[in-house]
This record gives sequence, C-alpha cells and structure tokens, in this order.
Amino acid sequence: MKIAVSAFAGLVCTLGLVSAVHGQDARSLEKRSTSILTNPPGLPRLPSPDAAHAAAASAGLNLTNIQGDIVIGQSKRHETFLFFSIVDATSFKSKLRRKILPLVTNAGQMLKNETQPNTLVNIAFSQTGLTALGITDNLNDTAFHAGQLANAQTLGDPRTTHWVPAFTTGKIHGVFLLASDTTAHVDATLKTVTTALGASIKQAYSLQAAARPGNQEGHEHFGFLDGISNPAIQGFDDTPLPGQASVPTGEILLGEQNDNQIRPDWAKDGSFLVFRQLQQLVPEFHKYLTDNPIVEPHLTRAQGADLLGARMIGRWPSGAPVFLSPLADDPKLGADVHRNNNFTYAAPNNATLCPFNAHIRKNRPRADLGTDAKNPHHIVRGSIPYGPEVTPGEASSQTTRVERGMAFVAYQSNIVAGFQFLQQTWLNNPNFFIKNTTGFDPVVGANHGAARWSEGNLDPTNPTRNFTLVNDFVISRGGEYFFSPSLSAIADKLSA
Ligand code: N7H
Repeated sequence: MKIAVSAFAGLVCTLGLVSAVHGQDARSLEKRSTSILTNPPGLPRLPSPDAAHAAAASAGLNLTNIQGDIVIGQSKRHETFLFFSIVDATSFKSKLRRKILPLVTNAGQMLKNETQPNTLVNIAFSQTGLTALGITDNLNDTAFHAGQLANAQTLGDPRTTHWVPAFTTGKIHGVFLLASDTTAHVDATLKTVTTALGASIKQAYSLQAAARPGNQEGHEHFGFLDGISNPAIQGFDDTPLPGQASVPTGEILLGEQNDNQIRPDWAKDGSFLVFRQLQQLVPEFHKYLTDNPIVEPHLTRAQGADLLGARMIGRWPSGAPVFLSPLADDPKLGADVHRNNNFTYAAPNNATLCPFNAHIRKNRPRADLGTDAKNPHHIVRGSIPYGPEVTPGEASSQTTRVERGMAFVAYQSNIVAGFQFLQQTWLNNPNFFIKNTTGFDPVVGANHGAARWSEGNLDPTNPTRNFTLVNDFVISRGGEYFFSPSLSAIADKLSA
C-alpha cells in the first residue's frame, strides 16, 4: 500500500507515534509524562510547541517531515548507534517502508513529552548505502560522496591507525540512532528494529552511549558542560538566546533557504550527519594541566591547572565562558542561559580574556569574523558521551585503561563547509586566520598524530610562553558520513 506522504506525516504528527502499529509494543500507547531528554541547567531548551509551529509556519517548514535528532541537540540520556550493511536491498526497502518508517521519530514529536515516543528512532544512510539501494542521484557534497575513510588524511587523523575496524571497510551502509531515558527502552527498540529487518541487514558495529551520571549530566568526559552554544535553526527556533547563533534553515537542512547547492528534490529537509567516535584520554589531559599550570601569585597550583584547561576550551567546567569570567569558574554564570553565551570576543579583541586557539573560539570566531551572519560554517551538534567514568586506578596512575569519549554527531547541509571545514581549516590549522601562528586547537585539533603546539596566548601571564602538546588528548577512532533523509524521502524514494 502506498501511503500519501502528507497524509502519513499528518498521521505521525497527530498520534505523536505510529510505533504501536508495528513494534514499539503496547507501551507506546501510553502517553509519556516525562521527557526522554535531559535538562541540565545552562543548555538551551527546545522551543515550546506553539513557538516552533509558528516559526515553521512562517518559514514553510514541515516539522513532521524532518527527523527529530537533527533539532534536539546534546540532551540525550541513553543512545545506541547501530551501524549496518544492507544484505538484501529489495527486502530491506520493503521492510523500511512497512516496519521502520512508522517508527521514525520526527522533529514535531520531540516538542512535547506527551508526543515523544518511548525511544527516538532515526535512520541515516552513507553514500555506499544509497548506492546499495540503487540511488544514483548526486547529493552534491564531495565529502559525503567520498566517505569519511577517504577523508582521514584531510581531517588530520594519523591514517586509520586507531580506527574501529568496521569504519575502515567502507561497507557501513547506514546507522540507526536509538535514544531514550532508559536503556531498557533503547534495548527493546533495538530488538524491534533488528527483528523487523531480519536478514535484510547485517550489523557492522554498535556503540552504546549515555549522559554522565549525577552532577556531570550534560558534561563531556573532560568535565565541561557541552552543547551550550548549539545554534537556533531558523524555522524551528526563531527566538535565539542572547549570543546564540541563529542559522538559516538551509545551513542545516538541504533544499531550504540559504542552501545554494543543486540537490535532487527528494533530498529536501534531509541533513548530512557526521559521526565520529572520538576517544578522550581524560587522566592524561588532567595530568597535562597539573604539570603545566598557569602561574599567578594569587592562584594555587590547582587553580592554575584549572585555568589552563578552561583557556584551552574557552569555557570553565560549569560552562561559564573565560571571556566573561577570566580567572575562575562562575557556576551561576554557567547555568544562566541568558548570560553564558552572550559574548563576542569584540572588546578587547585580543587573547587576554580568551586565547585565539581556544576550542570554542576556533569553532565559532564570532566577532573576529565581523558578524556571526558572515559565518557559513555552523553545525548542530547532537553528540553524547560514551564509556565509563574514570576509575580510581586510572586517576591514580594518570593513565587511560578503559575507552571513553564522545560519540560526536554533527548536522549540516554541507559537510565540506561544515564539519570538514571546522576540523581542517580552523581546528587543525596553527595559522588561524585571526592571527597567524597561534597554534592548534589544543584539545580537538589534530596533526596526524605528531606533536601540536600553541604559541603564546594560552598563558595570559606570559604571552610568549609556548606549549608543545606531544600527545593527543582526543584520538579519532574513525566514523562515517551519512545522510539523514526526510520521512517523505524514506517513503517515496528510499523504500520505493
Ligand atoms: Fe566541541 N570539549 O569539552 O573540549 N566543545 N568538542 N567540537 N564544539 C564545545 O559551547 C569537545 C568537537 C564545536 O559556538 C564545548 O556548546 C570535545 C569537534 C562547536 O561558541 C566543549 C570534543 C567539533 C562548539 C567542547 C569536541 C566541535 C563546540 C563548549 C571531542 C567540530 C560551539 C560547550 C572529544 C569539528 C562553539 C558549548 C561556539 C563547543 C568539547 C569535538 C565543534 C566543552 C571534548 C570535532 C562548533
């Protein structure tokens, strides 16, 4: 039976879930009263349903046709990434339409607890996956077409030395993103999905991820609150917080305003999903800080170490920006969404308050570029930590023994101008455009595994002090580039 797309999308919207029909079992019929998302202080909230629908109406955007993960940011509690290869394309397509499409969660559903499913289900395809499905249309993104494996050198990885083997095969055709508030929900949905697809797919790899426990919820493994400065997407959130970037819809969604590439019609309202498994060497990072503190008469050694870490990121663990709180953390500022992103690096436009090569300044130079509107390199991050907390043994030996890190997810309409540009041209480039020879992003910048450096500007007390970072604190375990299609594209193109 062919379902008319608009009618289908409307049905999804009205019911908030169609999953009860096929698989997420009877519990899906229960209305949720709690959100599947976390809500740590300091991170931007989703817009209210009324505000989002009004914004979408004025932009002509259909929120029920856009996959939900694209707009919700970094607030997932538990998430499993299931990477798969398509074994039988005919069987896969038929099951995709009949059994998977009804489970796929759209952006509209995520706006209210009552319409959220038990588990968010999203699906995305690599270039080899689209090819396996017989799709020959050109989505017009060279990085996506080549795949991430071909991009390892460009991204500064030390070849594929540390890559998860599955990412080196070029045979990952797609990924399911399954997110919920409990692992029980995620696991039940994983079973539903794999049972539904049966032998039409083969699991290539999977990664379980979860928000960190207790007061570290919302913080990545080095300890810093993450996701504060995700941009507001026009047509979804038209009331950005002070300092929050407001990005044209087409910078994230294909075929929308400001997406100037030629795309096939069916690609409209899809988004490119960059996945990277980024291992974090947490004890080693903290050892580096302790061994190389910033020395100031009124700071203890520990405070000097914390200051160096904060200047490397551009924010303190609470999320307070060093530009507004240059010498010590300010948890009240970090938790205040009206203040924690409200700065531009404009006055003073130097490295006194925030180093030029701090992670957040390299990723979004704000007024260094003129105005934010002149920056076409925004991404929406949907990352989540993976792996356990640092054990006492690792802390005392200052050595990583168990893998942990960030399941990095970024959405954009153009990988070349989005993630690839940020990693290659800003984070990995010691000659950052604002000022030459400032150095690498000390945390995420990469130099093919060789030493990285930071010249001057990290230490405010000694502008000529240079830092040599012999070892990486973040190690690429590889990943893949995917396309997260609209629900109508799944119905009409990918399963037809
Ligand atoms: Fe980054 N971190 O703790 O070091 N990031 N990041 N990121 N990141 C940000 O402002 C981190 C990575 C961006 O708009 C914060 O939301 C870690 C990659 C962008 O002002 C923290 C890893 C790329 C921003 C971290 C990692 C980016 C940003 C501050 C890997 C792109 C917003 C919280 C393990 C290529 C900048 C916040 C802005 C912020 C961390 C990776 C991009 C704490 C640990 C690979 C665009």
